[in-house]
Amino acid sequence: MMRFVTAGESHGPSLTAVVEGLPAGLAIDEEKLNEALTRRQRGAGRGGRMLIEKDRVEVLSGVRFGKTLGSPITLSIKNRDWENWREEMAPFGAVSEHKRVYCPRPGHADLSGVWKYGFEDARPVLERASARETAARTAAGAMAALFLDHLGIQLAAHVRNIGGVVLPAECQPSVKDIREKAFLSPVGCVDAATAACMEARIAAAKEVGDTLGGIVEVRGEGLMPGLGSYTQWDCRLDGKLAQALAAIPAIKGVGFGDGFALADVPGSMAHDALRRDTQHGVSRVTNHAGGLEGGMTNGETLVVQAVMKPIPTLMKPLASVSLQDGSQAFASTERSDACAVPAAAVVAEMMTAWVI
Ligand code: EPS
Repeated sequence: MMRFVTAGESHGPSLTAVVEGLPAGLAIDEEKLNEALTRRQRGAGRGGRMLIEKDRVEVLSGVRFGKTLGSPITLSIKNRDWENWREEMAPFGAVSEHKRVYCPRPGHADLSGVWKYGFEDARPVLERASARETAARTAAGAMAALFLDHLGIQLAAHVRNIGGVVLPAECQPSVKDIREKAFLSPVGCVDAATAACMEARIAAAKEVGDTLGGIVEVRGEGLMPGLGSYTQWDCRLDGKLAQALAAIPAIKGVGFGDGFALADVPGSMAHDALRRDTQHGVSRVTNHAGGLEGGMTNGETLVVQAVMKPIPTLMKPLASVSLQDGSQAFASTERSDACAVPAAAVVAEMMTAWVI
């Protein structure tokens, strides 16, 4: 069985992922792992933190001379910002009163986390709830992507929507298109004109202290039919993908193929007619299903979308209540991103690789 866990706080010394179950003898290209981490850091709308961090993976176990050993693989990513947080995030020593967060941000884990774990303020919650942790998921997922590469399965993610600036629905890019265009775009979008509007929308939101969400899409080619199974609820590949993608911070919806738009059309327009195909025997005329039927891959391109809400840390904050004295207040503000949709696309790509 393949599994991984991550550890680490946003401003602690480092993030770690322990990855188990990859076969022995798999060639690991360290630079491919680092490329994924660098891609996740890029993007219009990122805040000051990304000027501090330069994510690189350090492999601490499970790989020797560039090949997996079959034993647990430990991946470590340093938090450069830790130097500025040694006192506030010290594992031992005197309790620091700095950087406490008493006014929970609506939309963030702050308040429910304080209630659940019984903290006095939200700092211990947000340190782990922070999307910084997705750097570790990205590193673990990038290991899986390397494995898939050996099997001829290629995935790539792009951005379809930022704050209501939408890539036209007829734009259905190939993995190659995404790699050649979206990977170089500051907003992760394949179309230059749409990308320019997205960038402008982000700049305008930032200007007024607001944040933006959007929609990311992962596309996969080379998937053989029959991955996943209809025979048991927890074997369905769409269910597993939905779990992994909905677990990325700020994701509020996951769709496959035409996704939520399938609610608007009759069955005759929703399904993908079959045709004889000299290469594969049978293929589809269309791909409304996004390559998944009955919880299994059907050999068509995998198409999965995830909807990201706008980031809850607002520079013009919403109303909140102080955890210190119960008084009406405004939510805490601190350095954050105005938009992290391009980063979420990379995380979604790597988590999709992991699930597959
Ligand atoms: C995040 C807040 C910001 C983001 C962070 C996620 O960090 P900071 O509070 O240090 O400015 O930059 O994302 C990352 C550090 C990252 O690597 O993606 C949050 O509250 O979720």
